[in-house]
Amino acid sequence: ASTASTTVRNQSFSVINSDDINYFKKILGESGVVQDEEKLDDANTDWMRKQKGSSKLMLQPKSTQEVSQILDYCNSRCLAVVPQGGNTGLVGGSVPVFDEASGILVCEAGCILENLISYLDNEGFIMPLDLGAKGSCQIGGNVSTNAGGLRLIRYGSLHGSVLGLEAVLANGTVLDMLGTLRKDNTGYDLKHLFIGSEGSLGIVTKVSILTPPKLASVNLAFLACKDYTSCQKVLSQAKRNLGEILSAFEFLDINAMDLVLKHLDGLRDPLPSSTHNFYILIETTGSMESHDKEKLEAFLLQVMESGLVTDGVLSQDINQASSFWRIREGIPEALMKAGAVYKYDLSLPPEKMYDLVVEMRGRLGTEANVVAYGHLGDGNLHLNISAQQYNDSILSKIEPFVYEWTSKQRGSISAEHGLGLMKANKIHYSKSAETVQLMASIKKLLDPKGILNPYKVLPTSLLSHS
Ligand code: FAD
Ligand code: S2G
Ligand code: ZN
Repeated sequence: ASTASTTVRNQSFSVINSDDINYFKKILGESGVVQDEEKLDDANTDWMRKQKGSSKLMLQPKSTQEVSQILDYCNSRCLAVVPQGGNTGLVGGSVPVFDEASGILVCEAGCILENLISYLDNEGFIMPLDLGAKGSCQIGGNVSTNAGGLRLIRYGSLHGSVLGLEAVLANGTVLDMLGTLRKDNTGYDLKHLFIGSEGSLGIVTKVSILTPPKLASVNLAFLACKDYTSCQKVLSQAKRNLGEILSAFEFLDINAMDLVLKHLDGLRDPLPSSTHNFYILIETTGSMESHDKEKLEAFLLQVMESGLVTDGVLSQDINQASSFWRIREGIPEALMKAGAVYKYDLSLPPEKMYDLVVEMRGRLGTEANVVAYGHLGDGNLHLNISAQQYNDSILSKIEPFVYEWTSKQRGSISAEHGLGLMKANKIHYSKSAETVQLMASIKKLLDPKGILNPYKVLPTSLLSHS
């Protein structure tokens, strides 16, 4: 069901003509101007293949200067622009510069996350974020969606780890905020406007980011619990007893596990038994193997003896660890293989989180398979409702109920994926009218003609443009 088809085209936007194409070819050369149907089809289709755009032109600038010239021209011609990174939003690269001494990476927005991870690995450092889409997502997209991912519990949000960025405004102005300082209190910290603005305020062209040192000892435990409350109690114990070495805390329910085992090859349940309904992945990262192992083993003994955990296994080597991660990171792929999926990326009070899953199962019955997993350590639930095909009867049982329920708990209807097109008109479930109004004023100040990523993030009703 393409949400884009229900969006009314803003008639104030111009339509691309041959003069535009010639101008872009002059700046980017033939290779930087893509009109090939197949390549455009990929760029026009989102990862979930739910949204289909109809852009007739893809431009591939290689420098900030080229981005600036394109935006300046598009702004004057009132041509709408959608910035794209790896196109893994649920809502390529260049050579990064690395300051070895202070562990700060400065790189171009087009760098693919996985390339940065391996580049830093060779230098003895790590990226402060990791997510299942690392193979295709780009750091510019990660910053623009304020991506959370698997390590936020340890390294915090990109609002903390991004030290600076370079962005190009709608009129082509290049904003050099590419600081590499840990502390700089000179005026408003405007880089934060661009972190999470999903391309609606400017195009991020460079990023400078804190890259923690790679530590010697990483351990991973795959645990099973009989109920959700036990998962929650294990989390509070992990925060207390593993403390500073805790680096990831993910959960998945039995429906998620069954889906992965059914749709992904070569995986098996590390803890086959009928008594579990929940699984937890706990990762620790520290500087001393013996110390960490001792800490983790003591913790595992404690949670097993108390009955909070019914079974568990500590990964013995890198292969076993990656097979554990493959189960967790493979859930989105398994959901896509299972058919239609309605995705809800919610922040909720941990004690309430699974009540919503149970409510949804009650509302949907056998019509759909309600799957729950996510970054439990961050209070972030990925509620995914899987069905043979999209149909309005299912959707009507989910929306607006799921948003109203989340809003009542003062949760967020988008914990990490952003609002995009799908949730642009849902922002009021998580933000006050005055706050959204101020966002619209900032959007109008920075992009008066509304050419940057139109119809996304904010309700179009608030964005009538001059
Ligand atoms: P795109 O999808 O290309 O773009 C995303 C948004 O950012 C769009 O609005 C686009 O206009 C804008 N944008 C892209 N590049 C720029 C730029 N340079 N300047 C300005 N705007 C730009 N997300 C999480 O937060 N946590 C997860 O754990 C996670 N896991 C995922 C697992 C899978 C298998 C998949 C498919 C996705 C996952 N995602 C996750 C969602 C997605 O990967 C993230 O939102 C990611 O940050 C998007 O990066 P991208 O480069 O693909 O951006
Ligand atoms: C994750 C991926 C997208 C989804 O796996 O952590 O962010 O909801 C998600 O399947
Ligand atoms: Zn996630």
